[in-house]
Amino acid sequence: MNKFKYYFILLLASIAIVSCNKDNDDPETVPLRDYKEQYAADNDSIVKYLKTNYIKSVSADFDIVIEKIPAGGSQVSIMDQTTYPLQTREVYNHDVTYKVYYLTLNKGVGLSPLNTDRVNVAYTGSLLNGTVFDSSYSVSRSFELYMYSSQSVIDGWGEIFPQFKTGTANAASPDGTITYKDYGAGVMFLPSGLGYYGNGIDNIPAYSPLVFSFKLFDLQRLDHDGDGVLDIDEDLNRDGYIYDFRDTARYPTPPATMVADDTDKDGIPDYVDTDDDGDGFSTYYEVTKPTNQVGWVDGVFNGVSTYYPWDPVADNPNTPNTDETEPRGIPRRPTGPLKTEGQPESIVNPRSFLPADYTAAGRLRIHLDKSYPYQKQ
Ligand SMILES: [Ca+2]
Ligand SMILES: [Ca+2]
Ligand SMILES: [Ca+2]
Ligand SMILES: [Ca+2]
Repeated sequence: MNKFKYYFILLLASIAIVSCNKDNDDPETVPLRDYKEQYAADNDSIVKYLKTNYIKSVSADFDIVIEKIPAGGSQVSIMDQTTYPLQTREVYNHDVTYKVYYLTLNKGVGLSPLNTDRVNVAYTGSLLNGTVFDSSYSVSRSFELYMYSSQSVIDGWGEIFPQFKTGTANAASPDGTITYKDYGAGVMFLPSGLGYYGNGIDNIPAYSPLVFSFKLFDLQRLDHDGDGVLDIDEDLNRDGYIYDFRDTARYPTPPATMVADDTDKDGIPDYVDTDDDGDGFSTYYEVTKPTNQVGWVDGVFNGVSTYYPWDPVADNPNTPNTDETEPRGIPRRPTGPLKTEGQPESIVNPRSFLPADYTAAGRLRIHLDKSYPYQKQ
């Protein structure tokens, strides 16, 4: 069986950091601190921050200013204020269940990213002492939330951004700049274990909790195993998150509430499994529309794509030269007549597909149907 390569394992090897020995110039390897102990310390620092800082202002564009409550000041702390709900999300990582605090300034009106999608965001990152270490200055920048990408971001981003929604694009200005409105905006307060942890980089000291204010403008759906099914459609339980439990450094004993969306239960989640149902036929092959099912067939338009979408999709009005209409979805196993009636169904005597096989509500898609060997013809 042709399984996806364990290419990311190499990325997991780094479990120690290097620092300078004070007595000589030889680098010395220092073991990382215990994640649970560090989280307890970080959480104390974050709670203290939330109790001793207040929201000075939030602009119409959701630019937020947070400042320390001055001595004797009557400002209401971030923890106690009620204008913007302070929320929490439980995040399991490195055998720690983190309680991540975040503020919702605006939920957004568009789509929520999956935790492996690409997002266009503006952000400002600061330390708990208020020092700003990085900012996109409200200009949209693109990042991959997928944690095993070379361009990936810290784990905390992948956990919090799916709680928000994108905005809508305004008409492009004459210079081609796209601006957005009604986008999701918030602030996340991340313990160092969901940030850079022991890796101090640039102006971020090792083991720093991080505060990010952010705006989620837009997203791009990705297909990490290239099987023609977007990651978002490989999120079987539709909770907005997919995980790879082969990464036992991050997920040594995942709680039952954390789900690997893994149809054939072979340990490789669907989004990186090129054969989701483990039947020996690649998902790519199983969701490729046969050439005689593309375009107009017997007076019925079957769509222009060579791949089936998860659900029928409508034409995108922003691309007038392309018709994305895709009225048929990924089929279930075929229920039409056998090639040769009276003979048993087999790889040489398959059933044909009926239109309902592509459209019936609740149908089990063939690439997720372990009982169906796709009939190679
Ligand atoms: Ca895929
Ligand atoms: Ca999921
Ligand atoms: Ca699998
Ligand atoms: Ca398969």
